[in-house]
Amino acid sequence: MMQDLFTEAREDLDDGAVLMRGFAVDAAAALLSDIAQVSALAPFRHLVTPGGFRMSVAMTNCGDFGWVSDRRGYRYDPIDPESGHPWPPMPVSFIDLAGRAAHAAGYAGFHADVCLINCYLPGTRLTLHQDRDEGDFTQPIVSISLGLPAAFLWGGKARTDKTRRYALHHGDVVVWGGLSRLNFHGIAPLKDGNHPIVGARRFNLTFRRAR
Ligand code: MD6
Ligand code: FE
Repeated sequence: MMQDLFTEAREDLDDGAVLMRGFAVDAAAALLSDIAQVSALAPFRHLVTPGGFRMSVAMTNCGDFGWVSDRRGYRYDPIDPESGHPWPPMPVSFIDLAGRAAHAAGYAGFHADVCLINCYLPGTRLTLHQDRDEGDFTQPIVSISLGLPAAFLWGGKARTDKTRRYALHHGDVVVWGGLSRLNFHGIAPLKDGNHPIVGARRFNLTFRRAR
């Protein structure tokens, strides 16, 4: 039944990339409570790019590694540089949803070892980029949106390729891999608003296989 529902609500962005509207709605309450638990141990922070710019999106991580950026570059690190301790373990609600979403999108056997958690406030954006710090590009990325809607910019293989915009709402999931794994993408500045459950912000969870 759920499977039928999601053949209805799925939209192919490109070969290997699929948007599954509402896939995470039922799990949202558990995911939000686990975001609170993770961020109590590893608080959201604004990383600095290698070029010295403070990122407008606030980030934290859980799992075996975390994605970090500083003046030395981008990397996956088993230790949270703020605390000096390992990142919090990945909550069961996260592992479950990531595995089901990848499977539904056609990527069976996905085992994420990182979940990067992004927090956007109104005005926050994420410029066009590729996710290319992972060790194995045969593994997809699973992305979950919670809270305020955002305009997702979906580009091509080159930074200058034309982008399309997709509105991502609370509970929407995007999975990409295969021929789309290195496509450029980003988030336009978040519009002001108030989400009935999440308030004036948006969370994005991206699950990755770093090693
Ligand atoms: C976001 N997401 O949706 C930013 N990257 O807030 C990403 O940059 C992203 O959603 C790789 C795969 C999925 C994503
Ligand atoms: Fe990304």
